[in-house]
Amino acid sequence: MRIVLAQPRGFCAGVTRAIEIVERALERHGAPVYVRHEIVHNRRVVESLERKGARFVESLDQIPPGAVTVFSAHGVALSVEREAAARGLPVLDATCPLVAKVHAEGQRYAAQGRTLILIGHAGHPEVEGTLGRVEGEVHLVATAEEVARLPIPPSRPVAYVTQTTLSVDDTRAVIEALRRRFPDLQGPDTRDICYATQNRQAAVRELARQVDVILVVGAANSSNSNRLREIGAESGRPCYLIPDAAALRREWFGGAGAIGITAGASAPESLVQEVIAALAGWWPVEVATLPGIVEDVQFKLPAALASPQAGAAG
Ligand code: 0O3
Ligand code: SF4
Repeated sequence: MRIVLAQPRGFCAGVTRAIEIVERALERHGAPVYVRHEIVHNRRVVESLERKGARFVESLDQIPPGAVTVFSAHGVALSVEREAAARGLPVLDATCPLVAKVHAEGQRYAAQGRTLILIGHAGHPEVEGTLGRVEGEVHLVATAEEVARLPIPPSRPVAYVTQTTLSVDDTRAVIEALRRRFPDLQGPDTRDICYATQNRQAAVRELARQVDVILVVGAANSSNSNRLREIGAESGRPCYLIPDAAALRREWFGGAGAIGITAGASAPESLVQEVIAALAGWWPVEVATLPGIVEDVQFKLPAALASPQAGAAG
């Protein structure tokens, strides 16, 4: 069996930074360190940090007074930031800088007096964070059909921002629908969809041209991983999102000569290697990696963790 790996796949710079923030916080302050929400949407990552002393909570009232608190890579609403300050929690913010950039764009458009539209999926923590960062009117849409139902007069100055992990193609269709409905529309084109999302989507499309079945390693609650599965499936190959090797089913591969593997931005490479090892238990395998973009993006740590002496911000 040929196994073909997508390039790039797996961890992005925002995920690497977020995990490092929790690890450094544990080294510097000792266990426990509290993390609001899964630091990234992956059980393997969460469990490995739990073993080092991280405690994951969904709400700040689960954190004892004064305990070091990390906000996840997906970002938080201003109300969460204010609640942490009111409770006196020393916060380290692991919000990806590219998510923070979307927050800043949204605030800038709102300050210009534009009605803001966020393109994204309801209920996702990044979307809740972005909605809760803009003081003023914000409308959430996920599809072009929803644009038609927006209760905004077409003459209104409008701007949009997007979730960072959307499908580039689907988002383009929503933006076109916005442009048709609102002549005075501003927005960052599709650039809010981050480099890592765009690169992984291009890579899974390339992978689909070369294999019979596609596996996307990633969690069911990971937006970017779900988009990779959809794009793989749209390319006409059976495509499965699997959290780990235990989810593999031999019947998926009847008649296949080549299996493609990619991984969401929050999925560690160890999970990919375990999937390869499990497949190698069924057939002799030959593994190749597609040529593709080699990413060299790195984000700085928060100042409180980058310098040798400083502690957590208050
Ligand atoms: O936003 P998504 O569900 O894809 O989040 P993940 O799976 O944790 O991946 C990291 C991406 C992120 C923090 C938001 O851009
Ligand atoms: Fe940041 Fe993009 Fe990674 Fe999200 S997927 S954490 S926006 S680099």
